Amino acid sequence: MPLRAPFRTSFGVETARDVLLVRVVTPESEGWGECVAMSEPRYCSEYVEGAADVLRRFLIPALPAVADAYAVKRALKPFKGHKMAKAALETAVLDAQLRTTGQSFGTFLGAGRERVPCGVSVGITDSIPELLDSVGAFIDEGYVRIKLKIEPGWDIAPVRAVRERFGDDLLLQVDANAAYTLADARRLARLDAFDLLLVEQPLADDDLVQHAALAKQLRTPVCLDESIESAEDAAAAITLGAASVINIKPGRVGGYLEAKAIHDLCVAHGVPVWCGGMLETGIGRAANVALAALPGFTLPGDTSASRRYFATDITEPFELADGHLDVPTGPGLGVEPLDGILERMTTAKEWIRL
Ligand code: OSB
Ligand code: MG
Repeated sequence: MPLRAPFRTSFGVETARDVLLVRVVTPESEGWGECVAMSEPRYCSEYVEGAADVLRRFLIPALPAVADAYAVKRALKPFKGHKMAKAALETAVLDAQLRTTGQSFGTFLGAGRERVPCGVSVGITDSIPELLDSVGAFIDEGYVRIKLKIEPGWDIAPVRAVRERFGDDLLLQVDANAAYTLADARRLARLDAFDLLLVEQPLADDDLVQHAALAKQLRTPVCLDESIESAEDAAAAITLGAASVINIKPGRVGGYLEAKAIHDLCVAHGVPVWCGGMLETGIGRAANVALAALPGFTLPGDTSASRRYFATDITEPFELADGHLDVPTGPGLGVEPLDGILERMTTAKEWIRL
């Protein structure tokens, strides 16, 4: 699916989203799950074709006989890694299961709100004026929080420019996607002057100890994204002092059951969480918005409206109202792919019978 505008991060430029959707058909109903793996292994080790391979070769053949998300999670556990592939399959089964019982994702997960406040993640641009235009347009659309992608050489100046132009009241945070090392601590400490909500994943994915050391040198709270692939990782990060905020992305942690467990753990430890994004279509977005309505999600998420990403989404588009998205209320995800559009966007499909 073509993106409306290229999305540049410290790890690459995205101009289109290669989306793997999983559709589970049971005797009672069917369900959908979106795999958030990207086309190349630059954000993490997973990539779309790899996810498709592990799904067909190992994960789908291991499915239990009953459409039960907890049973699916247990059945997939012996296979290491591949959290994004597992999340897509578990979510599709959970959607089918909830459509059968008539319960929504929001109700199942324990959502406490009917709508969630939304932030937007703003990619690296060629110039500061271009960035200011882009941020200004998002603020005009109603986004309640801005996240700037940063990398060495695109950090202090863009943050200062956005603060100067849009003022001290703007909720502002940055995301480095692991582009720095602990040797950059003094440079990162210069961000303290701009009263940011947090700095997301400044150091490498496996640098929990270094993140703890960095956190001691910053006033800006450190938030982890890539480093957290499970509730165990979240517990370790909290114990070490490597993160005082956690970005929960269901795809990255293996699904909504694990995402909920991380939320509960963080609530118990007084650690704020927010819902990350992976440029999802309406399918993945529906479940993320439901998750973001849980009580521990006290910071606005990267749950932007469909039009921020795509000219045409594959579901009815999610639209921002007063800076918020509504949590779907129908059974399961509460949304489904629109037949004509899905057909038009589909490049390949494969049916696997159990
Ligand atoms: O690090 O949060 C990230 C998009 C793709 C991969 C990683 C990230 C992102 C974003 C955009 O920041 C989130 C979104 O709007 O979906
Ligand atoms: Mg991130």
